[in-house]
Amino acid sequence: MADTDELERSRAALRMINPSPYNAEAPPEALAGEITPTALHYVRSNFAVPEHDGTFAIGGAVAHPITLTLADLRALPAVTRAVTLECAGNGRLEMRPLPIGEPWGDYAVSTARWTGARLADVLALAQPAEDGVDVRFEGADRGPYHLHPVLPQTDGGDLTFVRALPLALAADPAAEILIAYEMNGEPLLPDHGAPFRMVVPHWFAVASVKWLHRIDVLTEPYAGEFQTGHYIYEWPDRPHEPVTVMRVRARITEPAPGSVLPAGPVTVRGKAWSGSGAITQVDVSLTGEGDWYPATLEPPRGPYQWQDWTFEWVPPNEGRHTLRARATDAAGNVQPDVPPWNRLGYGNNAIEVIFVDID
Ligand SMILES: Nc1nc2c(c(=O)[nH]1)N[C@H]1C(S)=C(S)[C@@H](COP(=O)(O)O)O[C@H]1N2
Ligand SMILES: [Mo]
Repeated sequence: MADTDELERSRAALRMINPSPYNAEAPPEALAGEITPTALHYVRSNFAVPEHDGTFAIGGAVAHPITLTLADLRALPAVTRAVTLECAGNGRLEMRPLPIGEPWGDYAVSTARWTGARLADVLALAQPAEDGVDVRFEGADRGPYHLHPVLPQTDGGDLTFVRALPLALAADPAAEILIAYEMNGEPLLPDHGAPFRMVVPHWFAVASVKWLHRIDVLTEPYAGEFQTGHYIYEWPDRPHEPVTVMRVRARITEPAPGSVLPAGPVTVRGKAWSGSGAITQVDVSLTGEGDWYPATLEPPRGPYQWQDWTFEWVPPNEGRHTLRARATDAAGNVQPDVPPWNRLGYGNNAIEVIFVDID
């Protein structure tokens, strides 16, 4: 178990939303820069930080089952990528009616620079079988799983955190899925999956299994609580779908919501991200009507991280003004006006509204 003082220090700058398991949002400053300092990166865990024996095994449908250590991972070619991770429950608090689940505001999103071995290189050591379908990734964390914080648990069972990816994706070197052992140039902290974790670019962060302890190649699709029970969009009016890639989303970071500003031009700044394609356009609206004006996109800094944009705004008069930013990605996805409601409250990418007062 991680040292309690170390855990407390690493959590001091965050906004705790649940002490146990520890879940916390990033503070708004976390979105200002390109990279979120480790101390400001949000934390989401379904169970307490587990003990980890420093190894992970690869088995199932493979020609060469093996067990690897941190030293073995470090011996493989190292890849460093800045990756935006967003919790699928980010923005749940804005959905109506309020869905069950952790009450995330809008700050379960952060960007860190992760270093690790490519999952594809690691899998190649074990030689997955030709008829492999899914790859199952198991964390070292487990425990009683309470869906509801007040009602007594109904099944009483212990669960382990397990997620799967299609083998074709997991084994694709171009996907650049990492088994990361460094975050922003330092060894991983306990809350972020020490000693090593997956980092799956473009996917909602549930795919990025922390405290990785076992990998199994399966010849059947994987079904488990965190794959087919939770992390499913339970739409009211159409078939359920699994939560996969992050949905296109923009955020105004400057001015801060509720700011009081002197009269005169304002540079509006923000971020935008999507798991289904590069950000191709951000538009800003100033009235709440359909008056969208194009923002200026900064050059992209990398394929997996949020995109900076700016908009020069001249407020026409004193008083309260509403600002909205709306992102579009290369696949043509654009943010909706209304949160796409689903029973478990995932994937809220509705256009955010802020107001500022001009004095
Ligand atoms: N082993 C394990 N991995 C996990 C989780 C977990 O509960 N256990 N939570 C997932 C979820 S839902 C999210 S949003 C991310 C959060 O990563 P972070 O805490 O480093 O921000 O970890 C993912 N990986
Ligand atoms: Mo999450």
